[in-house]
Amino acid sequence: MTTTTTAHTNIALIKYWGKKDPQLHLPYTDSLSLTLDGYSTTTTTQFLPGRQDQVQVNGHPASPAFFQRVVNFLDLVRQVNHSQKGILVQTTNQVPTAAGLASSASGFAALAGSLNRLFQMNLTPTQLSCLARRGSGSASRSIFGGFVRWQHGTGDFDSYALPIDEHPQLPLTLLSVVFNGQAKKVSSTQGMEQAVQTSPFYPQWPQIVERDLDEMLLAIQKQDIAEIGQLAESNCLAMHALNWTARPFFTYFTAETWQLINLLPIWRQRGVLVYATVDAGPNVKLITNQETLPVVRKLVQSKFPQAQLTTLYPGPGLT
Ligand code: 2P0
Repeated sequence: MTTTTTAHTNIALIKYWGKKDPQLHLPYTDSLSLTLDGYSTTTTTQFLPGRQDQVQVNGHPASPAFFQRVVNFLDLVRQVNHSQKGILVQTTNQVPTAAGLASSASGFAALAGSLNRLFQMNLTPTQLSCLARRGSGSASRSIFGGFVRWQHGTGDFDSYALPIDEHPQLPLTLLSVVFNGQAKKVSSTQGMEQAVQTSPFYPQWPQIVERDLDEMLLAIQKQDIAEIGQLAESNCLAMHALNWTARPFFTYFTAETWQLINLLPIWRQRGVLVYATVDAGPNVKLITNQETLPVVRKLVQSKFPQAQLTTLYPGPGLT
């Protein structure tokens, strides 16, 4: 039997940054994301005759590090199902450019979905979200489409994502600006740990998230894109400030990231609806609406002619 599942990546508007339990991927705070229509992962799984696993990414054998991460996840699922069978995992990342933006969010959501079918586990979406979380924290949110909230919970069984609005009707539009698709130097896991342990501002982070989350839920309800953008940008900068204030400090921003961020207040003063959010890398996702997108595209192109631009819209959950 072969089973195939597709999941889409998501962008956090209220960020997940810090693990209370690194092994179970239990976060200190809730987070809120938008599932996107681009950057999807399609994963097929099937049982192999022996006990050995095989992992292929875009038709090639996985790197040793990624292979191990997938095998750890397979072990977890085998344990639950009292199985020792080897599994073939074939995963394909649909990325619009060669920028290497493969995401662990869509990757582990798709793998969880495919294994759910292979082992005929009949997990509910909530249980699937818990399982995907064990592969990668942000994967818990990619089970659902549209706006999604990951509630931090108290343990393995209540730390899962829930849909807020699976089919958003607002004309929210994102422009992905890729300066540099190279792998980041500090992994998310490492970065979170350093921020949690050493930033003097980390104790304030849960309060910031709580406030931003309440306001974001209201903004989504009102379909107020300017308010959504403003909150996402401010929450993103607060997350990155944890990294700048870690000891030793680190940052995912490059000169180009800063350059673009610094232009935003100037463009907004001219009446352009545009806000930014940045994850654990140098690239920026601009938040705007359908009507303003051509203006934003032109502005970015004029300043960063080398950057790869991709338009993204709200996307679906697991299929
Ligand atoms: C997020 N990020 O909320 C945050 C914001 C990056 C910046 O979740 O260690 O791959 O697998 O739980 O989910 C990226 O980290 O981390 C991430 P793990 P993950 O989207």
